[in-house]
Amino acid sequence: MRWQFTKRSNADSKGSLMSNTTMRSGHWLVLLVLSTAGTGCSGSTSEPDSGSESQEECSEQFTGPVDPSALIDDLEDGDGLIAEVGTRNGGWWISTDESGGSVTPPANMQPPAERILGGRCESEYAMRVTGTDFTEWGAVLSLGFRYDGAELPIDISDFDGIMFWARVGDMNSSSVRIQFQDSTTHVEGGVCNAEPGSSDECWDGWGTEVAPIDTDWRLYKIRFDTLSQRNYGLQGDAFDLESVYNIDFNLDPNSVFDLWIDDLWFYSND
Ligand SMILES: [Ca+2]
Repeated sequence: MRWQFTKRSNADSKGSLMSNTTMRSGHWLVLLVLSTAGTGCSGSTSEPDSGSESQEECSEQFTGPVDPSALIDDLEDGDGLIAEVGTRNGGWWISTDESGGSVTPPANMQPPAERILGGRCESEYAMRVTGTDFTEWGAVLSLGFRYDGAELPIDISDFDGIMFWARVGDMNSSSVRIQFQDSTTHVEGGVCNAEPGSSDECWDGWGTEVAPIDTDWRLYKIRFDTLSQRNYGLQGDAFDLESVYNIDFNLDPNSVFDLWIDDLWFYSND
C-alpha cells in the first residue's frame, strides 16, 4: 500500500492543499442527511442515533446557524476565497495525483465558484470539481482556513460539527470523503513526516465518508467527534480541534468525479 500526497503552495494565492489515498477504510458515519425531493430544496433530516426526522419546504429551508462566526463560505461572491470571518482568510484549492487525468477547474490554483443552473433555493453559486482518469490517489478539493505566507491553523473547538450541502453529477462514480487536517496530520503542524510512504507521514486526516450522495442536493451535518483517521500515517490521540488547517473532499482514483459543495457552516449543538 502506497500512500501519496502532493502539496502545492503558491505565494500568489491563499490556501493550498493536497492529500488523498488509494484506499479507504474504517468507520464512515454521516450523521445527518437532508434528502431532497422535487424542488431539490425540501428535505427530511434523519440522525441515525436519534431517529428524528423533519420536513422542510424550500421557502423555509435551513439557511444556516444564527451565529455569524459559524459561516465558512456560501460561494455567493463567486470567488475561491472563503468568507472572511475572524482570522479566517483562506481559500479553495484543487490538487491531483498528477497521473495524467483531467480536472476542471484546473488544479493548483484557486477555483472559481460555479453558478447553479436554476439555483438551489436561495443559493446561486456553489463549488464544483469534475474530472477523470487519475490512477494513483485521485484528486482533492480543499478549503484552507487561514493563510499568511504559509497555511495556519484555526481553533474550531467552540463548534461541534460542520454542515454543508452537496450532490454529485450524473456521471459521477467516485465516493467522497471529507477530512480535516490538524496539528498531527498537517505538515505545518511540525510533527508528522512530509516524506510520502513513511510510517508517520502527514495527511492522514480526520474524516468520514459523505454518504449517501447522489444527484439530489442534501444537507450533510457531520459531528467532529465521529471522525477518524485511516491509520496509514502519524496517528493522533484525538482530532485536535484547537489547531485545524483545512478541509479536504477526497475523490477516488480510477473514477469519474463530479462533485458540488455549497454553503458550509460550523454548528454548535447548544
Ligand atoms: Ca451558495
